[in-house]
Amino acid sequence: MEIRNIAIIAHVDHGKTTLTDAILRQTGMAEEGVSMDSNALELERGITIYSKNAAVFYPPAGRQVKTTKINIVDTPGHADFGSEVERVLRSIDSVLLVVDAQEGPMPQTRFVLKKSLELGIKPIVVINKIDKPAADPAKCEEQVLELFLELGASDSQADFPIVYSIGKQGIAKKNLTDESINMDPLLDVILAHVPPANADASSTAAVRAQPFNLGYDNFLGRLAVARVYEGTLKMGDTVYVKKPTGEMRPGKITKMHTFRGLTKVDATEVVAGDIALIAGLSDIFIGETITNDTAAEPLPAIAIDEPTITLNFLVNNSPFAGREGKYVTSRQIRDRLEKELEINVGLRVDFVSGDLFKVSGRGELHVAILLENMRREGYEMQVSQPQVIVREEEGKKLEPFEEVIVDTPSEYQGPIIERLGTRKFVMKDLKVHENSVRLIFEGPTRGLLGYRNQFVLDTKGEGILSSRVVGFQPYAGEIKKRQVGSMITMTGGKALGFSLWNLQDRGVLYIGPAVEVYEGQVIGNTSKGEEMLVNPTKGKQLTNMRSKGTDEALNLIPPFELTIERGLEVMAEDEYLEITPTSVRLRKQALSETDRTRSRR
Ligand SMILES: Nc1nc2c(ncn2[C@@H]2O[C@H](COP(=O)(O)OP(=O)(O)OP(=O)(O)O)[C@@H](O)[C@H]2O)c(=O)[nH]1
Ligand SMILES: [Mg+2]
Repeated sequence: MEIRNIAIIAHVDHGKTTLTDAILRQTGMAEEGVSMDSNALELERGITIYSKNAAVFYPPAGRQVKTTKINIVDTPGHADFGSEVERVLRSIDSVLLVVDAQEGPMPQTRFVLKKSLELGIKPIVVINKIDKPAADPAKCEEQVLELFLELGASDSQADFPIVYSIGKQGIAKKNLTDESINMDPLLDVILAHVPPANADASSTAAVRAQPFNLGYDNFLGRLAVARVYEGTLKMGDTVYVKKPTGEMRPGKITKMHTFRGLTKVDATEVVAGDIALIAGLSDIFIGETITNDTAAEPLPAIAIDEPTITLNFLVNNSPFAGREGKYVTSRQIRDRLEKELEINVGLRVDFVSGDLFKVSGRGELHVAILLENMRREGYEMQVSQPQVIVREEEGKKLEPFEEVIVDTPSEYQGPIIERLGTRKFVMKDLKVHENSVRLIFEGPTRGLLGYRNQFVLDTKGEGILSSRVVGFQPYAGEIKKRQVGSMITMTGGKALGFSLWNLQDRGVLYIGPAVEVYEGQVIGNTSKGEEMLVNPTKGKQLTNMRSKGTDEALNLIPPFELTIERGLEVMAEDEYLEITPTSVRLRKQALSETDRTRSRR
């Protein structure tokens, strides 16, 4: 059977997963309501976190023509997971570049397209969401072509086929005016345009397969998601794993799966061109070559992006430690992090000492997802403030830089330009639409840390900010951020509505009434920027005057509840974020005022 391998790439939310789901339904591989986004966190957040494989067969058997297997890799659109997309691109033959017909190309569109073009891939452009009232497919098409040319597409790459779609309704069409009721037009373009994966691979040659992703199974251990480039990989085979440098070690394949729809099916052999899950090679890594011939050339390496931010994971030692978590010891946290390293390719962990682990990742979201997964599994820990990774090259200090694209109603552009300016961001472009503007900036990741909350406030929630790391550049110099100060609890106990009501004029509170707090916990931030010792447990003085109203009648502003991401953003350098299965609390590292004074000296 012929095989085609494609990846679906786009900016976040442009509709990759919805489109993949529609293809699965159309080809009878999934029921209504089944989605590629299957992980609990993905469902909750509505974003793809892990790239996933599926396979469909088209046209369906019985239609007088031969059936082709199409392996599809759905990729995450969020910039923090960009390096994952890059790896996937190395192992497929074409991409569906999905672009929202209203938004047009966005930062991640540019990034994934650039990588695809560099690899010589000839993309298929899918202009999606043409049902949106403000969709402008013609303009979108024009912008996409511009982007291709700007990124140096070859003539044949710039001559891309276009398909228009409404992923949500499972409809695709070759021309905007066509009547279409299903996804067939898109599938037909895939067959016509994507080169067969196994056209010139001989099945009798020596095996060469290369993992582009890792998986984990409690029984089988580490799994490689690999493409077989040449030969036929057989169950039980003794193989050799070669590093790109040629270094070699033997191994044995104990189990293999290929994909059918979303399910994995056991395979006794995997032919050239196909994508498979391979078990048995417990230390296999991305980019290595699996072969059965000691003389085979290793396949070219696959680069893994360097982490950009780092923070410490520590055993929770707050007064509430151990109350809510199931796994709290340093041993348990260490084991969990070691397990994470099996599959989380962009992550680095430095096991510095007994109860402190230095964790580095590709961005705040990358780390926040790990923390969120851990707390759901019952872990409890605290973390320090994320710092960008500054590195030294030829005596020069380098730090990660990001491109930022802001779409906002025009009236808010002033404060955005001003604030990003003080954070060392340079405006690269400004495009005016009817009532909105698109601003493009470039600047240090360091300047962006802690800015997103401010952005939401400055645009009254109407602005959209997206960013992605563009690489390491010379250190941008000192950045003076207007710090918010912390409201620090001076005594433990239960917070009372009365005292919170008094405090809420001074800043933003993270807790509501009846929440138990401890000394040194940070329960809010002060708008004036000063640190403030507060007593949220103080009740109203009893007097013999008849008081107006009771506690419940107090007009309390709903608290700004801390999530892991918000916490990482608002926390100060001398604080820890305490994360348990049920709570996220912010605290000073030194809990008593005496200790804080001492450490300040
Ligand atoms: N109006 C409209 N909305 C769509 C269409 N396709 C997808 N959506 C919506 O767009 C949102 C994002 O869709 P997803 O498929 O999750 O987007 P994605 O590109 O996979 O997102 P990430 O994986 O997080 O990058 C969802 O709310 C979809 O319902 C479409 O054709 N029209
Ligand atoms: Mg998705």
